[in-house]
Amino acid sequence: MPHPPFLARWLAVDPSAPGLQIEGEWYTHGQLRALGERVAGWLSFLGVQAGDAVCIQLENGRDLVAAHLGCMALGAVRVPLNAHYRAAEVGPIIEDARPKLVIARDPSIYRGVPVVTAVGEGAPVADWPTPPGDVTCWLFTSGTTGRAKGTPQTYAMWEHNLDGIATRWELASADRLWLCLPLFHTHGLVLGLHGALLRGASAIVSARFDPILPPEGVTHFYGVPTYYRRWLAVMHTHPDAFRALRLLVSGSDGLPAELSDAVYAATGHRVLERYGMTETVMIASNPFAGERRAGTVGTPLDGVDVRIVDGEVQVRGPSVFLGYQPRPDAGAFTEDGFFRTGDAGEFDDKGYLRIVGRKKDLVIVGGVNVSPAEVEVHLAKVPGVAELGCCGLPDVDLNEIVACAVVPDGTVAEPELRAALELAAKDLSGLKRPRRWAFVSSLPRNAMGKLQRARIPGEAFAG
Ligand code: MCA
Ligand code: AMP
Repeated sequence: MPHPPFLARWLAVDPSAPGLQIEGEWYTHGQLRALGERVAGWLSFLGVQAGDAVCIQLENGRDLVAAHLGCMALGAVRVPLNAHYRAAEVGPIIEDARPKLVIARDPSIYRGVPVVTAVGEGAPVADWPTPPGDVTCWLFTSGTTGRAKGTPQTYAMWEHNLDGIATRWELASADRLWLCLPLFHTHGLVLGLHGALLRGASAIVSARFDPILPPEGVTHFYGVPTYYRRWLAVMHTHPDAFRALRLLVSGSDGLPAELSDAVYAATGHRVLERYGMTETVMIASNPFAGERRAGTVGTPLDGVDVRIVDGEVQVRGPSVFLGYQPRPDAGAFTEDGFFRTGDAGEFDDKGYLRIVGRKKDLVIVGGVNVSPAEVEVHLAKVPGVAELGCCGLPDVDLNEIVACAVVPDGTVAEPELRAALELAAKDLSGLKRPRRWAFVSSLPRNAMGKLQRARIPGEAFAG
């Protein structure tokens, strides 16, 4: 059986070419393929077959990469889970994904599914088949409804998108990425890991981002705005280490123009900003050569239709997903097939897109999407709460943090209520937890009684 084109390209990469450095050890592309085939043998021994879902809840490291490669070699569907997620967060995803196997460090947060805590190897299986429906990965993204939404990802959408990005950023096999982004989001997994593999390029994978000097030999870097802010001090003291790179890219959240200017002043690099979404992969980007406009996310990638309707960015094209699964959302697409991003945008005089706000209820904390509705549902159960509403507030480090306005029902004193709410929030991963609280007598609602989250900052947190 022929391999899917996306994989066929990687399988044809020179086996001796450097691939990934993980936990300090280098693997050639050939060694990575062999590792995937041995892990596929182990998965198969455990009963996993092509088309089965496998949840992977691991931090960046050898096991995480090996689990992905093993699923690819077998044609299983990988379901990456945020390594910081707790029981309350993985539960609904497990219910929706119905995995055959979970690979996770902490089995205690799972119920009713087989969990293994490390990745094994077995007799090599070297199929690399097209998974059923072409779905190679199923990414769950924080929906605005409070329940994570499953977005099936195909090799075809990734291939189209990664080729568009490689052209726009002039990336080649000689490039070496420093990959510090978590590999359970599109940014790190698709753009970073799969981008490097598809091009036959190399990447140094780090466990997490630390604001240290970039490793020698690295040519480019992908980050969220928080990374650049935390890096500024080192950029000032060691500008030459950054000048050695040819490209710094930012995405996942808006890069404030003053931060872009500060990096430029320190290093001479104008950070290249691009815009994307799990559902669409990358949508628009500034160019490598040509004008990079601070405060904009550049122009649409080739083959991607972007339009603004009633202020909302809408997208259509070969890298846009086909719809949420297993819970389709009828309103996600327009009748003529454009995906509604929920982001507010406008084109400037040169056709560069500017993201000016969000029409959806979403808080982006350090580049991580947080649904205020999910946090509310979780905290509303705390005794002493009549009602509550969450919103985002600006933050100098993380761009935004979650804040919560609480209407007490009068049965619990405020200090005890706050302590109980903070304790309940510990059942959610760290970035979702409210960092500011306000106790108020009512929440802003419209005439229909619907919570108006955009008004909470002004009414509960002003001053
Ligand atoms: C850390 N925590 C998290 C995450 N990271 N919770 C949920 N999701 C996360 N990704 C929790 C920890 O468990 C911890 O909780 C608390 O936050 C603080 O952890 P720490 O490591 O100290 O946090 P930090 O150093 O402040 O980390 C923040 C960070 C990091 C460096 C900004 O979150 C990060 O690397 N963000 C990048 C996210 C990203 O890749 N986004 C792309 C998605 P506790 O207190 O219990 O210990 S968007 C996307 O893919 C689209 C397509 C796009 O356009 O790119
Ligand atoms: P995710 O669902 O995690 O893929 O996050 C996608 C969301 O991140 C988008 O809908 C935007 O709201 C936001 N986003 C990504 N890149 C940018 C950017 N460059 N500027 C502003 N917002 C961005």
